[in-house]
Amino acid sequence: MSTKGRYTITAALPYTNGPIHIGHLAGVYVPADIYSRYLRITGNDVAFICGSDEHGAAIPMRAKKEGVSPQVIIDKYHTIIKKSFHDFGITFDNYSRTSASIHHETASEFFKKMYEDGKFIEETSEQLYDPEADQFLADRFVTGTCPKCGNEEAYGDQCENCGSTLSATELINPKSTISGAEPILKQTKHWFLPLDQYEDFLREWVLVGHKKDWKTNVYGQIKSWVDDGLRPRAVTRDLDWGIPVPVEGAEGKVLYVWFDAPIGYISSTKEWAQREGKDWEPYWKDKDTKLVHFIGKDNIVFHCIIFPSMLKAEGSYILPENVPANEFLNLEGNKLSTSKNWAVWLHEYLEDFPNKQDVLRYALTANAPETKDNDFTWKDFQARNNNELVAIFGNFINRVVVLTNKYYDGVIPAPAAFSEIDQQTLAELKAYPAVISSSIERYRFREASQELMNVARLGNKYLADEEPWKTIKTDEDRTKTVLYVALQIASALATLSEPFLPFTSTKLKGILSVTPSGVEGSVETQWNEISTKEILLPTGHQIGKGELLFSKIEDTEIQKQLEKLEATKKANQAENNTVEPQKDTATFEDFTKLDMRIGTIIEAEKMPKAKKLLVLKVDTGINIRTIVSGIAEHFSPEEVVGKKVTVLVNLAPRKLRGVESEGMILMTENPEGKIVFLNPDEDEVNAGAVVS
Ligand code: B3M
Ligand code: ZN
Repeated sequence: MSTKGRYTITAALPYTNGPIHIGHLAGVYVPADIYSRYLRITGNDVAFICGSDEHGAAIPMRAKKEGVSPQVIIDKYHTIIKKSFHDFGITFDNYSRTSASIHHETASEFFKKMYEDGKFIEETSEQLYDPEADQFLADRFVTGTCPKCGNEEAYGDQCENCGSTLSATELINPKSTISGAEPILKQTKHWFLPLDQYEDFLREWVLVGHKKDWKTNVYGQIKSWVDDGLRPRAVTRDLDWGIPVPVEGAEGKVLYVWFDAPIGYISSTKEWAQREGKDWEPYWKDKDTKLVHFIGKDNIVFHCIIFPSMLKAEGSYILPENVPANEFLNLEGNKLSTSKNWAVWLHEYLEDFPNKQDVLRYALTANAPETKDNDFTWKDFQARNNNELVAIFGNFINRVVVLTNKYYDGVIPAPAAFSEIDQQTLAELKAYPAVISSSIERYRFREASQELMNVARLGNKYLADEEPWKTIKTDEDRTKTVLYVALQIASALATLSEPFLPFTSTKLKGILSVTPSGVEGSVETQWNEISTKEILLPTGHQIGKGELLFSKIEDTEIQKQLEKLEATKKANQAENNTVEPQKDTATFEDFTKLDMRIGTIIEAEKMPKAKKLLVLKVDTGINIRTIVSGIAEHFSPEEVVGKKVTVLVNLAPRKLRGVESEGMILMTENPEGKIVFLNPDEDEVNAGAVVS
């Protein structure tokens, strides 16, 4: 088969600080696998690349929490992750790990080339330092309020709420996640990538060059960062876990995880090429190679601004053709969370639902968060299986196979003349490969999966309308023709389903005795033959006895999963009820500095493009002022108007997403994590009343 094109497909390297969950699968790995499988079976040369991301703060933090070394953590989760991807049918050509020596060498060489070409700014500056832990604080070692969106759990390098990349010193009220201490500032030297120098390149390459073919959610994030102004970004860290900075005067410093991790795609390609006796360079340096990064939306800035700027600076690499980032998947209405164990873990799913990989692949694809966050529910999972996979796809195949065996001992009968409905049905079938290809090639996998299901619907409806179980009594020729046509649809389904439902496709090819193409006498249908060949499964071909492709999922199985989540929720509530340790002693003088008043919220509106923020007008008795508050996920604007609240009125004003916020509304949380205001339990207390 002539190779149509060469593709390097990368999937985000999962951190080895925990297992894979359905959010990772829906956001990144299932779409990437569908795309890679499709490209392979349509004649392209594909390198589907991934590996474990084993550096960064998340690893030593998990190690400390579990009382083991970081190496124990990465070995444990690298093994779990790699096996669960394999068992789930994610067909990486290579799954490496960034602790591998080939990666340390590749990342070090990459840094050194940029260093020697003078692409970095060396600068000594004040960085956050934890005096108790005696450690500099960056990335996940420090949290605080995001200056862009007010998210109070932003990290030192990134806010997962609005996606902004941050420098730790930008955080408001930073706090060390190691000791809880308030950081101090301390001088230290780092090497910075001057992203501001790449603004023109980024504008030209992506904001002009990819305006039409990149997803709007991706394009919009890139545009807002570039328009907000890019700043130099430190690409080294004062940490002992990571790749040592390979230049003089960098003792005790390592490469920033987001500098080394994307280079992990290159080292994993090298590792694969070495093993396969191939040359890796065409996959990363040949201008005709298409490089596509599959990621979640929280990784857009790293894959669309920082890594492309690094590739541009290094000078010998191609740039991504597309970065079709997905939004987030929630679980039963709540955000997926590794730390809160609020997830459906892949390795546990595979234990609870053995041989049902395709059911989860299909449910996650049919509901993928491709353009907006979406919600996974166990009820929808059950419905997708029972109402579509079992009732349409499986039912159609089962009837065709059972009837062909019952009437003709499994030998494909010779058709008589096709009726108009036969011709129309076969014509409709021929159109589907192009329809599904078009959706896949535009990264619309939800849409593509529904078009696949439409092929099964076409077969199901054809059988139901033509009723061979009735015509067998009166019209032998008609029965043979109907089953012949239905078997052509079955053969097409075996091929078209492979990217989405690989386990089902293999099973179906076995049932139809479709030997792999290239084998003598093979009748395997190639993707593009479905619309060109007249006969997909020839008369006289012997099919197998058949087996059920799917089985119903009972309510009891779903109930078991929902109870598991309920138990997690209760455990989290119990954990949340642990009382925060008391802060350092405050003097009476400290207290007298605080001016707290009762206020009344008189207006409220959502902050545009900020999920968590409401902009409030509050009558404090002193004046009416604007206060931005992170309560939008707990209250609608209408709900809070008229509420009496306690306001810290003399807090220094600060800008949040460009809005000046003058004060802070005091609140707490109930055990379910819902926000509760502090207000007087008598209505007569007026706005302006002093709280003492
Ligand atoms: N390890 C995944 C994450 O941010 C991150 C991806 C790296 S891809 C080079 O969850
Ligand atoms: Zn933010």
